[in-house]
Amino acid sequence: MTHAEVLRAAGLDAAQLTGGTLPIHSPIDGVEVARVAVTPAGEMDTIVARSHAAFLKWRDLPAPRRGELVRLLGEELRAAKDELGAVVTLEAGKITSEGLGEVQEMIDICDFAVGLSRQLYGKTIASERPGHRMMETWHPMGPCGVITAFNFPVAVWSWNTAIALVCGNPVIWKPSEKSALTAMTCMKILDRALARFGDDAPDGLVQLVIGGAEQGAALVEHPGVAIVSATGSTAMGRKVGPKVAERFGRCILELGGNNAMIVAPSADLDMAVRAIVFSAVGTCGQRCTSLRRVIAHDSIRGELVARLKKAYATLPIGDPRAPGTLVGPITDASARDRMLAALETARADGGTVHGGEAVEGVAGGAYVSPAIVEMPAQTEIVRTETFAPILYVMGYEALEDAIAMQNGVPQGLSACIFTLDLREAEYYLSAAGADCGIINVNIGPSGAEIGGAFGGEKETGGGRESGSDAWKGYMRRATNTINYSAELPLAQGVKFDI
Ligand code: UN1
Repeated sequence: MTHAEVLRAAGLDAAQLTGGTLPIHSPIDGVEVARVAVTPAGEMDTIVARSHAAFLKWRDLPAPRRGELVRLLGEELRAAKDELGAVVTLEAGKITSEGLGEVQEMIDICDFAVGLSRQLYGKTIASERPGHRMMETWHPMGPCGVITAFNFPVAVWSWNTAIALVCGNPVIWKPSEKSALTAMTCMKILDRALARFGDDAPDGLVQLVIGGAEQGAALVEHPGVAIVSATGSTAMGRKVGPKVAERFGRCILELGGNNAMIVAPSADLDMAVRAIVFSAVGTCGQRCTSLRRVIAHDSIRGELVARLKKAYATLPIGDPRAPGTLVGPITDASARDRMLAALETARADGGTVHGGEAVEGVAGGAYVSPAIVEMPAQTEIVRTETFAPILYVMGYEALEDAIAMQNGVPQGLSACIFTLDLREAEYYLSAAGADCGIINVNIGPSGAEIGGAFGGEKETGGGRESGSDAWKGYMRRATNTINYSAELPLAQGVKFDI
């Protein structure tokens, strides 16, 4: 299909695709596919006021009824899976299977959120006072600003939106300026769910803000935005975090990763190689969970590198729409140049680089061969997240040293170990082990399921999205004490008789 056909199938019409000032290019061939209208930052007051009005109505609906909207969204996503997946491929350059996988992740989180809408449980707590009962209730917070990145243009929105909606919060979505088209397609799909849901859904329940840093800042700084959930670079989070903190807003940050795999002497190397290749070169190394560092035991390092070099040599790189392609384009020429510059620095640090060159793909797009870099030490460039398919390989002798190396970076998103040794695996998962938010054994660091809480520590920002009890980040907890006695005893035995 041509780009125009993909956009037409997604229901985007000429009026939406032309006449604006924000050019959208496909990373596949660099072609400008649309010029979309930017939301004036000055409109943020109106947008937030609309969102607040929607909040007052939405919070009054029973949570299971709110879940019904998310159930319908899940149904509409199932029906539109191919069309939306194709727009993800067009706009983010993902191979077809990964574009569809991203939509599946949306469907999964909708299913999860529907169940959650009947499970927003609070605790009942034993009171120290006779005739008293304590409990916790969870309440909606208010408008939830969602800032998403270009690399997961739709799944991360759905993690936040499905959960925010069942929790009773309206959403204001500011996607990456590179992924306005996927966002507009999602809004069309949501509109179909809203039409089926009926009048219970207030106007402005989910609003889209198109633009860049200016629109992002207007959203983040607005005192009416109760929650800001932002996904992107650590540099972005460093700006967003303090701005939200300054006004005592709630912030959920999902920022950079620098994810490592330790490969122990007992590892199943066949499995390790497959896991490494998927997580290091999948999505052209542009996941926040992408594998960036392998820390391999010296006894197997040579063999592992040899096998990886062999696997890398056969990787089909090129048009992400073509069947068989595993590595599509990197997002643009400047991302490619940052990758090549990082490799230069690695060489200067004593690294031996295999691959890592600009290659022919589709004319007009930026294509690279994924790189394996054997490093003598974990130098500054290894400690830096370069959003590209670069895999640094280092060696270790003692597991403690490998864990120290794994933890010796500023980021703390995802980590994993390949080992068949139970003691090593459990130690790695223990308090003395990896310091990340996601820690795996015998699987790679990327491709997490939605059922778990997603996010990480240190410069990754500390936020949690998606499954488990991440919903608590979207709600206000109230501690309630109810006195059903005829006395008024004070806690801690305090006497205050009047
Ligand atoms: C991201 O890159 O921001 O775990 C999200 C994964 C995906 C989500 C990645 N489920 O790799």
